[in-house]
Amino acid sequence: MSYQLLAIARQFADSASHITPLGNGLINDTFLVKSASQPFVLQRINTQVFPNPEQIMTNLVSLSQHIAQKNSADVRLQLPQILSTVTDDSLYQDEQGGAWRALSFIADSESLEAVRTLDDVRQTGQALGHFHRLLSDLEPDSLHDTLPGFHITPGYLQQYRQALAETSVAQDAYCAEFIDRFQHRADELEAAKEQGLLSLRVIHGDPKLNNFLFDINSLQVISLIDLDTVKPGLVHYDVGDCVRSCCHNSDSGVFDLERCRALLTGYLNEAAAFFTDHDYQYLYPAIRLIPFELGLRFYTDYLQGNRYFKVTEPEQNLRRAAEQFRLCESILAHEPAINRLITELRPGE
Ligand code: GN1
Ligand code: MG
Repeated sequence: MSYQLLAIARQFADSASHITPLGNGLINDTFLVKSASQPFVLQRINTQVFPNPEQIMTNLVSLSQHIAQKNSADVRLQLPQILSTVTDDSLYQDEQGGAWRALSFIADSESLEAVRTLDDVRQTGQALGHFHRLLSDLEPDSLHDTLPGFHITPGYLQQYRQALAETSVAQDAYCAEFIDRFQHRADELEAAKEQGLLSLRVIHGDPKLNNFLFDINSLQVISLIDLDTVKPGLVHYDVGDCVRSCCHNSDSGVFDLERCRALLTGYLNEAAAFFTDHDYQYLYPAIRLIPFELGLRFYTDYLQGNRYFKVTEPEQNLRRAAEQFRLCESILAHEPAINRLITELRPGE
Protein backbone atom coordinates (compact mmCIF):
# COMPACT_ATOMS: atom_id res chain seq x y z
CA MET A 1 0.00 0.00 0.00
CA SER A 2 1.47 3.31 -0.96
CA TYR A 3 1.76 6.05 1.65
CA GLN A 4 -0.10 8.38 -0.70
CA LEU A 5 -3.16 6.12 -0.80
CA LEU A 6 -3.33 5.97 2.97
CA ALA A 7 -2.99 9.75 3.17
CA ILE A 8 -5.91 10.10 0.75
CA ALA A 9 -8.05 7.63 2.71
CA ARG A 10 -7.33 9.68 5.83
CA GLN A 11 -8.92 12.68 4.17
CA PHE A 12 -12.17 10.77 4.73
CA ALA A 13 -11.44 8.97 8.04
CA ASP A 14 -8.54 9.72 10.41
CA SER A 15 -8.45 6.09 11.48
CA ALA A 16 -8.11 4.61 7.95
CA SER A 17 -5.60 1.80 8.27
CA HIS A 18 -5.61 -0.96 5.70
CA ILE A 19 -6.36 -0.57 1.98
CA THR A 20 -6.99 -3.30 -0.60
CA PRO A 21 -8.09 -3.12 -4.26
CA LEU A 22 -11.80 -3.85 -4.75
CA GLY A 23 -13.63 -5.24 -7.79
CA ASN A 24 -12.39 -5.12 -11.37
CA GLY A 25 -13.88 -1.99 -12.93
CA LEU A 26 -12.39 -0.91 -16.24
CA ILE A 27 -12.63 2.85 -15.65
CA ASN A 28 -12.26 4.03 -12.02
CA ASP A 29 -9.79 2.78 -9.36
CA THR A 30 -11.60 1.25 -6.38
CA PHE A 31 -10.34 0.26 -2.91
CA LEU A 32 -11.76 -1.10 0.32
CA VAL A 33 -10.52 0.79 3.38
CA LYS A 34 -10.59 -0.47 6.95
CA SER A 35 -11.01 2.09 9.67
CA ALA A 36 -11.81 2.14 13.38
CA SER A 37 -15.53 2.24 12.54
CA GLN A 38 -17.08 0.76 9.37
CA PRO A 39 -15.02 -0.26 6.33
CA PHE A 40 -15.65 2.02 3.36
CA VAL A 41 -15.10 2.20 -0.39
CA LEU A 42 -12.55 4.69 -1.73
CA GLN A 43 -12.59 5.53 -5.44
CA ARG A 44 -10.55 7.63 -7.78
CA ILE A 45 -12.92 8.81 -10.48
CA ASN A 46 -11.38 8.67 -13.94
CA THR A 47 -11.67 12.31 -14.99
CA GLN A 48 -10.68 11.49 -18.60
CA VAL A 49 -14.01 9.66 -18.81
CA PHE A 50 -16.02 11.75 -16.31
CA PRO A 51 -14.73 15.32 -16.66
CA ASN A 52 -17.27 16.66 -14.12
CA PRO A 53 -17.09 14.35 -11.08
CA GLU A 54 -19.04 16.86 -8.98
CA GLN A 55 -22.06 16.18 -11.26
CA ILE A 56 -21.84 12.49 -10.34
CA MET A 57 -22.01 13.42 -6.67
CA THR A 58 -24.95 15.81 -7.19
CA ASN A 59 -26.87 13.09 -9.06
CA LEU A 60 -26.20 10.64 -6.26
CA VAL A 61 -27.67 13.09 -3.74
CA SER A 62 -30.78 13.64 -5.92
CA LEU A 63 -31.25 9.90 -6.27
CA SER A 64 -30.93 9.20 -2.56
CA GLN A 65 -33.31 12.04 -1.70
CA HIS A 66 -35.88 10.81 -4.20
CA ILE A 67 -35.81 7.29 -2.78
CA ALA A 68 -35.75 8.49 0.85
CA GLN A 69 -39.11 10.23 0.43
CA LYS A 70 -40.81 6.95 -0.58
CA ASN A 71 -42.59 4.72 1.87
CA SER A 72 -39.70 2.61 3.20
CA ALA A 73 -41.81 -0.57 3.02
CA ASP A 74 -41.86 -0.13 -0.79
CA VAL A 75 -38.09 0.24 -1.16
CA ARG A 76 -36.08 -2.96 -1.43
CA LEU A 77 -32.71 -1.55 -2.49
CA GLN A 78 -30.21 0.39 -0.39
CA LEU A 79 -27.84 2.80 -2.09
CA PRO A 80 -24.30 3.49 -0.88
CA GLN A 81 -24.08 6.69 1.20
CA ILE A 82 -21.62 9.48 0.44
CA LEU A 83 -18.96 9.89 3.14
CA SER A 84 -17.60 13.44 3.32
CA THR A 85 -14.00 14.48 3.78
CA VAL A 86 -12.80 15.77 7.15
CA THR A 87 -13.34 19.26 5.69
CA ASP A 88 -16.92 18.27 4.75
CA ASP A 89 -16.56 18.03 0.99
CA SER A 90 -17.91 15.16 -1.09
CA LEU A 91 -14.74 15.00 -3.24
CA TYR A 92 -11.05 15.27 -2.44
CA GLN A 93 -8.68 16.52 -5.11
CA ASP A 94 -5.14 15.12 -4.93
CA GLU A 95 -1.99 16.95 -6.04
CA GLN A 96 -2.18 15.44 -9.56
CA GLY A 97 -5.78 16.64 -9.96
CA GLY A 98 -7.31 13.19 -9.27
CA ALA A 99 -10.86 13.28 -7.88
CA TRP A 100 -11.47 10.93 -4.93
CA ARG A 101 -14.68 10.05 -3.13
CA ALA A 102 -15.72 7.67 -0.38
CA LEU A 103 -18.90 5.63 -0.12
CA SER A 104 -20.30 3.38 2.58
CA PHE A 105 -19.72 -0.35 2.12
CA ILE A 106 -22.99 -2.31 2.24
CA ALA A 107 -22.47 -4.71 5.14
CA ASP A 108 -22.81 -8.51 4.70
CA SER A 109 -23.01 -8.23 0.93
CA GLU A 110 -21.08 -9.66 -1.99
CA SER A 111 -20.93 -9.05 -5.70
CA LEU A 112 -20.89 -12.01 -8.09
CA GLU A 113 -18.47 -12.46 -10.99
CA ALA A 114 -20.46 -15.46 -12.26
CA VAL A 115 -24.08 -16.54 -12.04
CA ARG A 116 -24.62 -19.32 -9.45
CA THR A 117 -28.27 -20.17 -10.01
CA LEU A 118 -31.21 -19.11 -12.17
CA ASP A 119 -32.61 -17.40 -9.09
CA ASP A 120 -29.58 -15.07 -9.04
CA VAL A 121 -30.54 -13.99 -12.54
CA ARG A 122 -34.24 -13.58 -11.74
CA GLN A 123 -33.30 -11.43 -8.76
CA THR A 124 -30.93 -9.32 -10.81
CA GLY A 125 -33.69 -8.63 -13.33
CA GLN A 126 -36.16 -7.87 -10.56
CA ALA A 127 -33.74 -5.48 -8.84
CA LEU A 128 -33.16 -3.61 -12.12
CA GLY A 129 -36.93 -3.34 -12.67
CA HIS A 130 -37.37 -2.18 -9.08
CA PHE A 131 -34.68 0.49 -9.55
CA HIS A 132 -36.40 1.71 -12.73
CA ARG A 133 -39.79 1.73 -11.02
CA LEU A 134 -38.50 3.65 -7.98
CA LEU A 135 -37.08 6.29 -10.33
CA SER A 136 -39.94 6.27 -12.83
CA ASP A 137 -41.39 9.38 -11.11
CA LEU A 138 -38.08 11.26 -10.99
CA GLU A 139 -37.86 13.83 -13.81
CA PRO A 140 -34.92 12.59 -15.99
CA ASP A 141 -33.91 16.16 -16.83
CA SER A 142 -33.40 16.90 -13.13
CA LEU A 143 -30.21 14.81 -13.37
CA HIS A 144 -26.94 15.84 -14.99
CA ASP A 145 -25.80 13.99 -18.08
CA THR A 146 -22.55 12.72 -16.53
CA LEU A 147 -21.35 11.03 -19.73
CA PRO A 148 -22.77 12.57 -22.93
CA GLY A 149 -23.01 10.09 -25.79
CA PHE A 150 -23.06 7.04 -23.49
CA HIS A 151 -25.05 4.21 -25.17
CA ILE A 152 -25.71 6.28 -28.29
CA THR A 153 -24.66 3.51 -30.69
CA PRO A 154 -24.54 5.64 -33.90
CA GLY A 155 -22.03 7.91 -32.12
CA TYR A 156 -19.79 4.91 -31.33
CA LEU A 157 -20.03 3.86 -34.98
CA GLN A 158 -18.79 7.29 -36.04
CA GLN A 159 -15.88 7.05 -33.61
CA TYR A 160 -15.07 3.62 -35.05
CA ARG A 161 -14.98 4.98 -38.61
CA GLN A 162 -12.70 7.78 -37.53
CA ALA A 163 -10.42 5.36 -35.66
CA LEU A 164 -10.24 3.18 -38.79
CA ALA A 165 -9.13 6.14 -40.86
CA GLU A 166 -6.43 7.15 -38.37
CA THR A 167 -5.08 3.91 -36.91
CA SER A 168 -1.93 2.05 -37.81
CA VAL A 169 -3.14 -1.08 -35.96
CA ALA A 170 -3.98 -3.98 -38.32
CA GLN A 171 -7.71 -4.73 -38.66
CA ASP A 172 -9.12 -7.94 -37.26
CA ALA A 173 -11.06 -9.69 -40.03
CA TYR A 174 -13.76 -11.18 -37.78
CA CYS A 175 -14.53 -7.94 -35.91
CA ALA A 176 -14.41 -5.75 -39.01
CA GLU A 177 -16.72 -8.10 -40.90
CA PHE A 178 -19.17 -8.37 -37.99
CA ILE A 179 -19.39 -4.59 -37.63
CA ASP A 180 -20.06 -4.23 -41.38
CA ARG A 181 -22.79 -6.84 -41.19
CA PHE A 182 -24.55 -5.40 -38.14
CA GLN A 183 -24.08 -1.67 -38.55
CA HIS A 184 -27.39 -1.03 -40.36
CA ARG A 185 -29.13 -1.74 -37.03
CA ALA A 186 -27.02 0.69 -35.00
CA ASP A 187 -29.61 3.47 -34.82
CA GLU A 188 -32.64 1.33 -34.02
CA LEU A 189 -33.12 2.59 -30.43
CA GLU A 190 -32.11 6.18 -31.21
CA ALA A 191 -34.58 6.30 -34.13
CA ALA A 192 -37.36 5.00 -31.83
CA LYS A 193 -36.44 7.71 -29.33
CA GLU A 194 -36.52 10.41 -32.00
CA GLN A 195 -39.89 9.21 -33.28
CA GLY A 196 -41.29 9.43 -29.74
CA LEU A 197 -41.85 5.66 -29.52
CA LEU A 198 -39.49 5.33 -26.56
CA SER A 199 -39.10 8.02 -23.92
CA LEU A 200 -36.27 9.18 -21.73
CA ARG A 201 -36.32 7.87 -18.17
CA VAL A 202 -33.75 7.61 -15.39
CA ILE A 203 -31.32 4.78 -16.15
CA HIS A 204 -28.47 3.09 -14.31
CA GLY A 205 -26.22 2.88 -17.38
CA ASP A 206 -24.06 -0.05 -16.29
CA PRO A 207 -26.26 -2.77 -14.71
CA LYS A 208 -23.92 -5.72 -15.18
CA LEU A 209 -24.04 -8.65 -12.79
CA ASN A 210 -21.22 -7.50 -10.52
CA ASN A 211 -22.92 -4.16 -9.83
CA PHE A 212 -25.74 -5.94 -7.93
CA LEU A 213 -24.96 -6.76 -4.30
CA PHE A 214 -26.36 -9.97 -2.83
CA ASP A 215 -26.93 -10.40 0.91
CA ILE A 216 -24.54 -13.18 1.94
CA ASN A 217 -27.16 -14.75 4.22
CA SER A 218 -30.49 -14.36 2.43
CA LEU A 219 -28.95 -14.50 -1.12
CA GLN A 220 -31.33 -11.64 -2.07
CA VAL A 221 -30.17 -8.60 -4.05
CA ILE A 222 -30.03 -5.72 -1.57
CA SER A 223 -28.15 -3.01 -3.44
CA LEU A 224 -27.24 -1.69 -6.87
CA ILE A 225 -23.89 0.11 -7.00
CA ASP A 226 -21.71 1.99 -9.52
CA LEU A 227 -24.15 4.87 -9.90
CA ASP A 228 -21.86 7.18 -11.91
CA THR A 229 -23.83 6.75 -15.10
CA VAL A 230 -27.28 7.21 -13.56
CA LYS A 231 -28.72 9.80 -15.93
CA PRO A 232 -31.46 10.37 -18.51
CA GLY A 233 -31.59 7.54 -21.08
CA LEU A 234 -33.61 4.62 -22.37
CA VAL A 235 -34.31 1.79 -19.89
CA HIS A 236 -33.72 -0.43 -22.93
CA TYR A 237 -29.97 0.28 -22.71
CA ASP A 238 -30.08 -1.11 -19.18
CA VAL A 239 -32.11 -4.20 -20.04
CA GLY A 240 -29.79 -4.95 -22.97
CA ASP A 241 -26.73 -4.49 -20.78
CA CYS A 242 -28.07 -6.62 -17.94
CA VAL A 243 -29.01 -9.45 -20.36
CA ARG A 244 -25.61 -9.20 -22.07
CA SER A 245 -23.86 -9.61 -18.76
CA CYS A 246 -26.06 -12.22 -17.04
CA CYS A 247 -27.19 -14.40 -19.97
CA HIS A 248 -23.78 -14.95 -21.51
CA ASN A 249 -22.52 -18.44 -20.82
CA SER A 250 -18.84 -17.68 -20.46
CA ASP A 251 -17.77 -21.33 -20.97
CA SER A 252 -19.55 -21.85 -24.27
CA GLY A 253 -19.55 -18.16 -25.27
CA VAL A 254 -23.21 -18.35 -26.25
CA PHE A 255 -26.50 -16.84 -25.14
CA ASP A 256 -28.49 -18.69 -22.45
CA LEU A 257 -32.25 -18.54 -23.09
CA GLU A 258 -33.24 -19.96 -19.68
CA ARG A 259 -31.28 -17.24 -17.92
CA CYS A 260 -32.96 -14.67 -20.17
CA ARG A 261 -36.36 -16.10 -19.16
CA ALA A 262 -35.42 -15.74 -15.47
CA LEU A 263 -34.09 -12.20 -15.94
CA LEU A 264 -37.07 -10.88 -17.92
CA THR A 265 -39.53 -12.59 -15.55
CA GLY A 266 -37.99 -10.70 -12.64
CA TYR A 267 -37.64 -7.45 -14.60
CA LEU A 268 -41.21 -7.40 -15.91
CA ASN A 269 -42.61 -8.17 -12.44
CA GLU A 270 -41.64 -4.60 -11.69
CA ALA A 271 -41.53 -2.89 -15.07
CA ALA A 272 -45.01 -3.98 -16.17
CA ALA A 273 -46.23 -1.12 -13.94
CA PHE A 274 -44.87 1.50 -16.36
CA PHE A 275 -44.13 -0.39 -19.62
CA THR A 276 -45.91 0.66 -22.84
CA ASP A 277 -46.55 -1.43 -25.98
CA HIS A 278 -43.51 0.13 -27.64
CA ASP A 279 -41.38 -0.65 -24.59
CA TYR A 280 -42.17 -4.36 -25.07
CA GLN A 281 -41.65 -4.11 -28.81
CA TYR A 282 -38.12 -2.74 -28.43
CA LEU A 283 -36.93 -5.26 -25.83
CA TYR A 284 -35.53 -7.70 -28.37
CA PRO A 285 -33.81 -4.98 -30.47
CA ALA A 286 -32.16 -3.72 -27.25
CA ILE A 287 -30.99 -7.21 -26.24
CA ARG A 288 -29.47 -7.56 -29.72
CA LEU A 289 -27.92 -4.07 -29.84
CA ILE A 290 -26.07 -3.62 -26.54
CA PRO A 291 -23.55 -6.51 -26.97
CA PHE A 292 -22.81 -5.17 -30.45
CA GLU A 293 -22.33 -1.69 -29.00
CA LEU A 294 -19.94 -2.90 -26.28
CA GLY A 295 -18.00 -4.97 -28.82
CA LEU A 296 -17.74 -1.89 -31.03
CA ARG A 297 -16.51 0.21 -28.09
CA PHE A 298 -13.86 -2.39 -27.17
CA TYR A 299 -12.73 -2.79 -30.77
CA THR A 300 -12.49 0.97 -31.37
CA ASP A 301 -10.46 1.33 -28.18
CA TYR A 302 -8.15 -1.44 -29.40
CA LEU A 303 -7.64 0.42 -32.70
CA GLN A 304 -6.95 3.64 -30.77
CA GLY A 305 -4.29 2.05 -28.56
CA ASN A 306 -6.42 1.20 -25.47
CA ARG A 307 -7.04 4.68 -24.10
CA TYR A 308 -10.44 4.13 -22.48
CA PHE A 309 -10.80 0.61 -21.01
CA LYS A 310 -8.03 -0.64 -18.72
CA VAL A 311 -6.01 -3.52 -20.20
CA THR A 312 -3.27 -5.77 -18.92
CA GLU A 313 -2.02 -6.55 -22.44
CA PRO A 314 -2.51 -4.84 -25.84
CA GLU A 315 -4.87 -7.42 -27.42
CA GLN A 316 -7.24 -7.68 -24.45
CA ASN A 317 -9.76 -5.22 -25.89
CA LEU A 318 -9.68 -7.11 -29.20
CA ARG A 319 -10.56 -10.34 -27.39
CA ARG A 320 -13.26 -8.59 -25.36
CA ALA A 321 -14.73 -7.24 -28.60
CA ALA A 322 -14.80 -10.63 -30.33
CA GLU A 323 -16.49 -12.14 -27.25
CA GLN A 324 -19.30 -9.57 -27.43
CA PHE A 325 -19.74 -10.07 -31.18
CA ARG A 326 -19.98 -13.86 -30.69
CA LEU A 327 -22.63 -13.29 -28.04
CA CYS A 328 -24.47 -10.98 -30.42
CA GLU A 329 -24.38 -13.66 -33.16
CA SER A 330 -25.83 -16.15 -30.72
CA ILE A 331 -28.60 -13.69 -29.79
CA LEU A 332 -29.39 -13.24 -33.51
CA ALA A 333 -29.72 -17.02 -33.82
CA HIS A 334 -32.18 -17.02 -30.89
CA GLU A 335 -34.36 -14.20 -32.26
CA PRO A 336 -37.61 -16.18 -32.68
CA ALA A 337 -37.22 -17.82 -29.25
CA ILE A 338 -36.50 -14.51 -27.49
CA ASN A 339 -39.48 -12.85 -29.17
CA ARG A 340 -41.74 -15.76 -28.16
CA LEU A 341 -40.46 -15.44 -24.60
CA ILE A 342 -41.24 -11.70 -24.48
CA THR A 343 -44.77 -12.32 -25.81
CA GLU A 344 -45.28 -15.06 -23.26
CA LEU A 345 -44.10 -12.93 -20.33
CA ARG A 346 -46.18 -9.93 -21.29
CA PRO A 347 -49.04 -9.49 -18.80
CA GLY A 348 -52.44 -10.33 -20.28
CA GLU A 349 -50.93 -12.73 -22.86
C1 GN1 B 1 -17.08 -0.13 -17.95
O1 GN1 B 1 -15.63 0.26 -15.30
P1 GN1 B 1 -16.80 -0.64 -15.35
O2 GN1 B 1 -16.38 -2.07 -15.52
O3 GN1 B 1 -17.76 -0.44 -14.21
C2 GN1 B 1 -18.01 0.70 -18.83
C3 GN1 B 1 -19.31 -0.06 -19.14
C4 GN1 B 1 -18.98 -1.42 -19.74
C5 GN1 B 1 -18.05 -2.19 -18.82
C6 GN1 B 1 -17.63 -3.51 -19.45
C7 GN1 B 1 -18.47 4.35 -17.94
O4 GN1 B 1 -17.66 -0.26 -16.67
O5 GN1 B 1 -20.09 0.68 -20.06
O6 GN1 B 1 -20.15 -2.17 -19.98
O7 GN1 B 1 -16.86 -1.40 -18.55
N1 GN1 B 1 -18.33 1.96 -18.15
C8 GN1 B 1 -18.17 3.15 -18.75
O8 GN1 B 1 -16.96 -4.29 -18.52
O9 GN1 B 1 -17.79 3.25 -19.91
MG1 MG C 1 -19.29 0.97 -14.25
